[in-house]
Amino acid sequence: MPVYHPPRITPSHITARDVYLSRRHFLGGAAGLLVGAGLFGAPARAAALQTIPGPHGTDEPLTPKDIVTSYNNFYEFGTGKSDPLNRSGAYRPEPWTLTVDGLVARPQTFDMDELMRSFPLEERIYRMRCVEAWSMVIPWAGFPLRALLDKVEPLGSAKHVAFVGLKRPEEMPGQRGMFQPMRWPYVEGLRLDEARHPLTILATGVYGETLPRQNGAPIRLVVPWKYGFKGIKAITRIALTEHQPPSSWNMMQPEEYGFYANVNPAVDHPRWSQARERRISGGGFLSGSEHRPTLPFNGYGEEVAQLYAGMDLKAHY
Ligand SMILES: Nc1nc2c(c(=O)[nH]1)N[C@H]1C(S)=C(S)[C@@H](COP(=O)(O)O)O[C@H]1N2
Ligand SMILES: [Mo]
Repeated sequence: MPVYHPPRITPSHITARDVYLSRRHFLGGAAGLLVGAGLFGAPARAAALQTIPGPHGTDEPLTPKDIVTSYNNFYEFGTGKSDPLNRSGAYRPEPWTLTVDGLVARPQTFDMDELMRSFPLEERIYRMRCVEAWSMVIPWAGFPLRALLDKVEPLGSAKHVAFVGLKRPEEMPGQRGMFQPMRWPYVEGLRLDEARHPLTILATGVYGETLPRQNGAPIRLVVPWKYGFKGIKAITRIALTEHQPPSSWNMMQPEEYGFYANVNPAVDHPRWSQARERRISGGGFLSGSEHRPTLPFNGYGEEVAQLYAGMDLKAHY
């Protein structure tokens, strides 16, 4: 069973300059690997990331890395849990740019390496609850979405944030063929105050390495108090908007998946109960799964419940 040792580096041990320099070093190595990948057809390897410990961690047992990276939802590669790992070999998540625009004073298109250099990466160990009633504990590496939004200076008229995934059928087999589960690209959205909440991150890594394709390389959203489908993978564009943006699962089945998608044991999915969940963990001799009660806001109520003060969460599911 893989044992993960969280980095022991404290903020005082590592400066932004160290992060910058080590990352430049790794980028040089990654470029070399890419050339190798082009020549030999081998996938680019995961690169180690340096992170500083972030807030809001949990000491619950981590879900083992091999499960986090092999049991996935990423319909661009197919609807099966192993499709994202097994059918993503043609996907090239680099080079990559992320455009941040809409109702902002300074719209910008960032190169992925520029983005990685701009913010110190934090390790955030979060619970992840899928709407299908399974859950994991995952050590992400990333930075607060708020830090990126600050760079582009949202206008006073901006009330929401829209996220757009990638449409590249030649690399994404789930986007080809007759049966299409959803319209592409995958899209998601948050209210601006949810997007600016300190728990909301853009993740560029997991388990101390750059994100594998199946987990949303090179950059994905993580909003730990909401169902997993809000955490859009392979983000190409973030746009500040006035009105509530569309959400892929909501468009597909509006009576089953709402815009808010806050984890809530009191609001059942029309086809199953949300009162309990199956935690896929690494706690025992063999990693297993354990049934446990679902927590309101996935256990982050103290941090986020005030965002929804006065709202009927049964109506705004
Ligand atoms: N672009 C995109 N993002 C996506 C999905 C998807 O199909 N496409 N699936 C979502 C769902 S339903 C879940 S539960 C999480 C799963 O993240 P993980 O595979 O990294 O655990 O990704 C979410 N983000
Ligand atoms: Mo999900």
